[in-house]
Amino acid sequence: MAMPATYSALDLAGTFALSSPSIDITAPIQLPGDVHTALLAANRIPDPYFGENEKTVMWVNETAWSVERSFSASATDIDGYLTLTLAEVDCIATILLNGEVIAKTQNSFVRNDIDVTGKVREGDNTLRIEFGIAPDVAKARSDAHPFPIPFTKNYQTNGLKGIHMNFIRKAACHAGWDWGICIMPIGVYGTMALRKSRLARQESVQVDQAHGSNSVELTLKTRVFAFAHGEVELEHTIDGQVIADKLVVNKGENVFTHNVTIHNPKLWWPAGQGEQPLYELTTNLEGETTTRQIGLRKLEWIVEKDEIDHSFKCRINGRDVSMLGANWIPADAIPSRITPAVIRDLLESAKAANMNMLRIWGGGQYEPDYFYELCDELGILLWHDFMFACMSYPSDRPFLDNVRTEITQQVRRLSHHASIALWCGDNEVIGSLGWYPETKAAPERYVANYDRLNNMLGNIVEDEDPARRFWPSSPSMGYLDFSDGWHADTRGDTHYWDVWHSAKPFEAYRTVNPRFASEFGFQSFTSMNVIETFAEEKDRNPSSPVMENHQRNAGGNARILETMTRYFRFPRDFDQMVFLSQIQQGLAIKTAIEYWRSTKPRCMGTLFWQINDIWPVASWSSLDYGGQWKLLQYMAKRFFLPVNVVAVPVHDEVSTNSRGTPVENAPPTSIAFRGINDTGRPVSIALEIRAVKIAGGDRVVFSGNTAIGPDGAITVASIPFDDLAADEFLFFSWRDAKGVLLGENDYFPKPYKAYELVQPKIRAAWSDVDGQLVLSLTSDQPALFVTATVDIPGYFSDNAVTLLPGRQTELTFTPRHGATPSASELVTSLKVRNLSETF
Ligand code: BMA
Repeated sequence: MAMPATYSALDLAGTFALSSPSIDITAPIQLPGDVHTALLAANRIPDPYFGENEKTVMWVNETAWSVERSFSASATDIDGYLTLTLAEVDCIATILLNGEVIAKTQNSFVRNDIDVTGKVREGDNTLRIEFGIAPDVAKARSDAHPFPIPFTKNYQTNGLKGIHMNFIRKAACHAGWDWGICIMPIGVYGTMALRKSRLARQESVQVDQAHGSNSVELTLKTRVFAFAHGEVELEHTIDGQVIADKLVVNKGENVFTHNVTIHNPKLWWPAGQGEQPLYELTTNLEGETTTRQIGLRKLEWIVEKDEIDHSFKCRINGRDVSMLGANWIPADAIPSRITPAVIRDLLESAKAANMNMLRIWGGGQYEPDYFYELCDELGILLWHDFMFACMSYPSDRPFLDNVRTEITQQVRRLSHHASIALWCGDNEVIGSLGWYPETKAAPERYVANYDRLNNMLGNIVEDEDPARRFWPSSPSMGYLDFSDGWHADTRGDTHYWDVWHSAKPFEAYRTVNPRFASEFGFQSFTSMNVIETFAEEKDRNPSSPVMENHQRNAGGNARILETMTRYFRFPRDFDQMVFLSQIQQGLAIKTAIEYWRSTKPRCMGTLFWQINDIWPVASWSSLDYGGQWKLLQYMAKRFFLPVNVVAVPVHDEVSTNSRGTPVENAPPTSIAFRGINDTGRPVSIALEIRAVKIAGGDRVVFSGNTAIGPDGAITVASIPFDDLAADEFLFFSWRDAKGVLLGENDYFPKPYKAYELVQPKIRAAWSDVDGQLVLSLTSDQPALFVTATVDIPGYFSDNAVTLLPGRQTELTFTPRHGATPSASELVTSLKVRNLSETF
């Protein structure tokens, strides 16, 4: 008997009227959307991202706002049980329907399903949302709290007063961060709908996987909210199999499980390890149809005793796979600008740079469904923090109850995604116990306070998603271990910040050997064509108020410039300074990741801070605001190569200290070449190493074939340090058994400033190879960090490359945003630059 299709949903998205009880402003506002976007569209505020406008628009988040619209409902729309669903209300608000208060919200991470049965009339109705002033509510709650709970201050540059973000459930970075503007957006995001059900509505569908030798058993757990006792019909369809069932429901929440077996399953693998086949699961509850894409994979997060201490790694379909990637922050400080196209572009850039994991950082937000669907499709695994970061949080019952609803909903919404690898309690909250005078003065209190919340988070994961590991915090040494293990490198995950935050030399990265490096970073200026969007010519100076407003890490610009003096000749102008800052950033992260990958299987993960920017700013990102590739993104594509060869300086016992780490500035005794194979198959490579004179001329110092086992790392060659002349550097390349070039790399024994760089003549020619736009580069002299740019959105297959005389390098250009550049546009806008021109 056909399923009765009695469900319907009236979309309430559209144009609302924006107003405020305290100021005389009215404007149309598109919802889902946010107030800043509406005021911008109405020319009531300037672009917050331009110059120092942030301060001049701060009044917006210190104002109460209301949005209202009328909507018409037909008799059919309302003849049943009615639910008003508002997926995300940001943040403190009162919801009114036809003048009646129907709900109060106070958590932007909680979906609101409000029973409005009998409250919607046939014909015209009015939906009104009145937003409170979140910063004031947060302060009032903090003032009322029995003991002080300080909030993070890592962004308090430029006179921002700071907001008690630990007392309201909203993306903490909305108040600003050491890379983020303070916008504190107000709005409604995601679904806005009036849903009509005959008797019940869907709440969630979770999918557990039990992998057999040649089949996967799926357990489908469906939660249904019923408005009254009765019987409903439910149908799941997957892999051509239909499970139809008549369910007796009771008023309230009902849980049903059904099992289905997939034979000869096509397994899902992370990017770079295989395909990402997805099975569509359709769930139909009397016309309310939801779909989910299911990737079949056996995922385990292994934390077990080993010869070092405790491992910390991801095992997929039985293979221990190195996690290569970066940390993710919200894609824009103005929520309306976060769209599926923007997210797809950023995630495709992650995949194109050989990344297979992103960490959703705890100071941001749970992302919209399409974000996770894209990660499933692209094979990007996710380390998923819960939204707590860098400060303590209350643990009184109202707060915990509010958070319990949030986390339970989010885990039920997201747990079916193949891409989610791990749930993590928070970002650096354990570490932050040692940052604040209040927490340092009473550690027992704040540890107890922390454990109340953290323990609850772990229990929710255990109850709602037992197949997935819960990791207490990042970084963490392990369960109920509240010690400050930031640099502990024998177990758990590590945040290593000494190079940036403590100005240690890049070589310091080789003094720690993490099991899993989940955070480390180095800043650069954002690209010149992005700076031009927020700084006028006169302000393009690293210490201008505008450039300092677009640097939120105290002393950040000085750190970038000071570091340049350690490795490079000082740049001759602002444009070259920007270019050099990105070379330097790439070099820092290259040093870290090449070494840590070479210690495989000790280190099984390297996630640098950060992949994206939330606005145009100097930061640790590898992608500019807007998604343009910075040089770090290009260099990441190289140092994340699945089959890689890296140079590691080796210090023998005379030049190392008791911890076996090199004595500061002691020259290495040799250079080891480590071959890294992150594939599941043995590979054989032909490696050639040349010693190249900086002013031209080179000699082969090693050439040989080697086999590297699956998922392994070995030393494939070693060169005595003294073999190198003062004006020489090493350039090496490796090919597969068929002679196909797999990669090129180089190693400079001395800082670049020590070499007498020559001015190379670089020739560039475009050609169309089978519809592919290819740029061929040659040089008459060794040329370093050769970088091609065009004024068309897109990225090259490589960049910031080393060119040697007699070797042609070809870069394929991939347009972004569907751009279709003409040959003349490519030729006229092409710029090719290199290190020697920076000074
Ligand atoms: C870590 C991150 C972020 C911060 C970054 C750079 O603390 O967790 O909070 O932006 O360092 O300072």
